[in-house]
Amino acid sequence: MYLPEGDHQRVKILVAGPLGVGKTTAIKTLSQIPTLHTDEVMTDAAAGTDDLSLIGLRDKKTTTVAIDFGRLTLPGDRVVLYLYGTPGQRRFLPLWEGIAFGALGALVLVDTRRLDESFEVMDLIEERGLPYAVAVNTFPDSPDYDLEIVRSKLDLAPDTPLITCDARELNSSLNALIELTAHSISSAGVGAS
Ligand SMILES: Nc1nc2c(ncn2[C@@H]2O[C@H](COP(=O)(O)OP(=O)(O)OP(=O)(O)O)[C@@H](O)[C@H]2O)c(=O)[nH]1
Ligand SMILES: [Mg+2]
Repeated sequence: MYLPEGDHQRVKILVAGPLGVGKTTAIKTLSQIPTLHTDEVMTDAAAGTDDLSLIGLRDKKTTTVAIDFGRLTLPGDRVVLYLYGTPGQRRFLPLWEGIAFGALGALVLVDTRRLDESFEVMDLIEERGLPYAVAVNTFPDSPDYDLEIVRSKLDLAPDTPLITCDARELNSSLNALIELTAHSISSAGVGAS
């Protein structure tokens, strides 16, 4: 599917976060083109590395081994967002570096059952000076913390947007993206290349 004629401002956005937090789901929900995914079936070889039982994902059969990619044209047809899902596992970090190049900002998905797993990716984003917003993806058995508690547990800066979302729902995911875009624009120049 091609872009309509005309001048477009192309913006690269990362969708980041730990294993199984909903990155692929969010990009599928948001993209207006068929998404590119590189999910592979998880084998028993991953059992000691990607522990799904800990995160209530015993039924999860695949994981993203490189990137997810989707595209979204904002109303007005002038700004096109390119969404790059970045793998959550530590062993993919060198790949993550390449994907992050030139990004305007990052949407970090977190799960309140395992907030501690979010620090690694937030550190990488902060090291590059990329603006980011944090979206708590709501799973049925995740603790329903007040957002101020999540902010404090994640040690977020006061101006870092923090929202809840359901990655399966368009309006909810769009809302998270809009928070990030507004924050990235207000931090313009910081980390953008
Ligand atoms: N309840 C609920 N389930 C979700 C949500 N987002 C994703 N899921 C489910 O959680 C599981 C993992 O989602 P993925 O989108 O594959 O997560 P991921 O972050 O891409 O996973 P990796 O690529 O393996 O790191 C899937 O079974 C989704 O259907 C959500 O917002 N709410
Ligand atoms: Mg994925």
